[in-house]
Amino acid sequence: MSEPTVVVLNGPNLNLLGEREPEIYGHDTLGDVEALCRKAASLAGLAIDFRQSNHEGVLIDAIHETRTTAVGFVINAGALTHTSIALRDAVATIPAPVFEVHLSNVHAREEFRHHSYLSAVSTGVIVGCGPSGYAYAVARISELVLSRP
Ligand code: CA2
Repeated sequence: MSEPTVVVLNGPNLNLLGEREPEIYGHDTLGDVEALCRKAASLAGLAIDFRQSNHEGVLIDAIHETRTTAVGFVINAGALTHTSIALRDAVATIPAPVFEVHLSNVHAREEFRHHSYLSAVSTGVIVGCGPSGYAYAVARISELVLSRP
């Protein structure tokens, strides 16, 4: 039997992580973030389905594909966080715990980054912890999954 899976979704431009703006996003690449997620998941006996897309519809399709099978979601929707009602509506259909993650502290940045369409339909929000935020979210999902009757 395969391990329960946590889906990790990354939105627009996160494929550039480690290449530009290291003063905001650090030096780790998205590959490094994926490795961190896999390490956190393996400690908890979970598998990771790690994806990135620059396209809103691709992210929404990924949610539709996995929403009833995944045991949890970690979502860094990038700038779509601040703009996409369609992504919010998709996230709201997920029965499993969803953690919204941002590498940077969006509240210490421009005003337009302070509002998230996803926070109100997420189980929790982790900001400003860099790549570790993803690992914290995976760890929290494992706690929630294990405490299920
Ligand atoms: O802090 C985060 O994780 C963000 O979700 C990152 C988004 C930004 O629009 C959100 O407000 C906060 C931007 C992702 C773009 O990533 C880049 C990485 C390296 C170089 C350029 C962009």
